[in-house]
Amino acid sequence: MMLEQFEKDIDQGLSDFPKTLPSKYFYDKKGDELFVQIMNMPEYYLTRAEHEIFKTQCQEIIEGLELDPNQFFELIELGAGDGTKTKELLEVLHKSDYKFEYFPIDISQNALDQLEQELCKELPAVSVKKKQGDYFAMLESLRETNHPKVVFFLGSNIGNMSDQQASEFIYKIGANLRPDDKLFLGVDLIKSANIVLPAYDDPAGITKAFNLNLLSRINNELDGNFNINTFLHQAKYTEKDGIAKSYLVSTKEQTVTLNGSGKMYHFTKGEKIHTEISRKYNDEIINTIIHDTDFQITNKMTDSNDYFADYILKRS
Ligand code: AVJ
Repeated sequence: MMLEQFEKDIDQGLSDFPKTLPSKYFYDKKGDELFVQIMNMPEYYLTRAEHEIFKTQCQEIIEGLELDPNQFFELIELGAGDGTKTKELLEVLHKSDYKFEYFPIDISQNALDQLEQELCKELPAVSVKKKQGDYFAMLESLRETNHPKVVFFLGSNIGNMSDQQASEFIYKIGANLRPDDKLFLGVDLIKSANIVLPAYDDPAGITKAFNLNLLSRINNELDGNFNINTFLHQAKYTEKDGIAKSYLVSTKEQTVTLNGSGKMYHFTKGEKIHTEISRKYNDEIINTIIHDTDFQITNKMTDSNDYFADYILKRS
């Protein structure tokens, strides 16, 4: 982790009005642990829904990706995390004797090390080459070889971006791939607030702890004095917008100092820090996002509840 970039991004966000903090900084060691707990919560349907697609539709995935058992390819995963879903596919590919290498990319070195260890035990024959980094920065490395590629971007991780950012990101992926390469994109679908909101505001308070951990991380890494007991977690979602938003709300007027940088930030009572967007999608939104990229939708797979979709996008 480059401290300078972190310090700069935090300063920029807290100097903004309204205040913001980048959601990519949730994932330190504690944040990784909390996110694993989130994925196991009954309210967080996203991971289970996508896992169901991987458990029940591997053959459709392989066909949709037009994989050939005799043609070596690279399976690149952006934001691999604990890789639970991908492992289902890796196992089928391995058993069916496909020739491939797996390149998990994640911002969390900790998550990557754990994933590598588990794969070494569970699927020792699969070649794994991990890369740590912000996935925006990792895209260029796609160009290093000319093997056919499938890029996996699962879990609705793209939902943390604005549509404009998502569009640019997918464009960049395409710019670093070649014709017929594929992007496998997992997204949460727009659905009613009574299903979405509890996923981002659970009664056990795990999401609250995940959100507040961002302030603890700032305290730890920038020697800050955020009193996390004076901030509340808040989640908002309306089906019309299709965007869940998370905030931290200051319960009192206060000034926070980051001794690492010497900077101070003032909060009024009730002032919010916007920490995350979790966008939900439908076909129309996906088509708008990819409109100016080199990708077309060739397949779509959904879970039995129609909560979640995996799209296969083909590079022209
Ligand atoms: C990992 C970005 C998909 O937005 O649903 C979970 C992160 N934030 N609970 C999401 C998250 C709060 C998650 N993504």
